[in-house]
Amino acid sequence: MRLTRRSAIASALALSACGQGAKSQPAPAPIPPLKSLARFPIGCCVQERWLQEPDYADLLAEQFSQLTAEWEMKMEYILREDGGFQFDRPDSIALFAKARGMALHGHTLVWYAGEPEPFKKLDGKGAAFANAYRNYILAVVGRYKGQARSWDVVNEPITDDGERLRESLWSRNVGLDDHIIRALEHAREADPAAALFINDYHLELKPNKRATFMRLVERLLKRGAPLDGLGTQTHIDYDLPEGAVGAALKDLASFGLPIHLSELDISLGDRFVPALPGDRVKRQIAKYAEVAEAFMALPERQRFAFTVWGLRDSDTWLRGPSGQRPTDQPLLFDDAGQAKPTARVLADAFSRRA
Ligand code: 9MR
Repeated sequence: MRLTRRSAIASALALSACGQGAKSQPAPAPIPPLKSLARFPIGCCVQERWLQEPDYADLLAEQFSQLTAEWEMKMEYILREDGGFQFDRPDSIALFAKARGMALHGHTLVWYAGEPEPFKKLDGKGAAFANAYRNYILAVVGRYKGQARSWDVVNEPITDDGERLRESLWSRNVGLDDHIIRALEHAREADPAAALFINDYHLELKPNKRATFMRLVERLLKRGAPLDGLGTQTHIDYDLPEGAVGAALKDLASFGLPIHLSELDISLGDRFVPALPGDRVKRQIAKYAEVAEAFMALPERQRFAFTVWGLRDSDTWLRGPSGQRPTDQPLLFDDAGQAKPTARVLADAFSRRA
């Protein structure tokens, strides 16, 4: 079946209309596994403890073909206060991926938001800092060499206002552009086969942030840095203006590099009241259809992967302390693991021939 974008959105609206408040209706038919519909990996972020739940693990492996660790492959977990490494949970995520035939995307090596003690102690110590920086990247990328197909080498390099590069422990000690270039080089040294990404958010919401991100990409490429792809997280709201995601993907794709839609969720916004959804859920479903269509509009060779940031609504970071939206339902499966219309519209979009 070939759906136009408009008909995909219309079918999304129809689905949501019959889904709401229709408790006596039979349960909707299960969706086909998303991973079986797309020629690119369909990813999901995971926390190690959830992999112990058989229902979670089975749904995850049935639907998805790639994993990103939600936080346990970051320095905040791997690097202990005494400078030692802790690989138990990242290893078990990697083992799960291998056992279930799923790809692994590494996330993330360098992030302004994490400033671990062992590096703080080296602040201002020139070569000692630079050596520790290299050693960390070599150790982590080296450990998953041959398994991780890709890494977010530097996460969120651009400031919130979109105007400049973030200053951080890393940029202070290794240089503003240079800490990114060094990190890419070290990752390349550790695993020449892994595709290396920089990754950021609000590239669709804030065109000025996208422009700053793209100027960074230009500088990195001009200096010969081993940058292989661009990650656009896509944490968006149901009322993001139409066309914003498509415009971002088109601009980012202009470098010819693969694009990872790397952390998709579509929030129902502040103070969402599930009993009184208004038109938010319908618009969210239509937005999922729009995002999937925009990704499918990329040249096939640039569709690196399409990753959602959580499996069930109950798993979302948006309900937690940093999201502060305790009633949000931003994902593809409900709290009980049932596919929602948001999953169905992705299945429709991915089934289309490109
Ligand atoms: O969803 C993640 C949350 O569980 C972690 O506590 C947090 C800190 O590690 O990171 C969240 O994931 C972020 C991702 O790594 C980078 N982009 C924004 C994501 C949501 O905050």
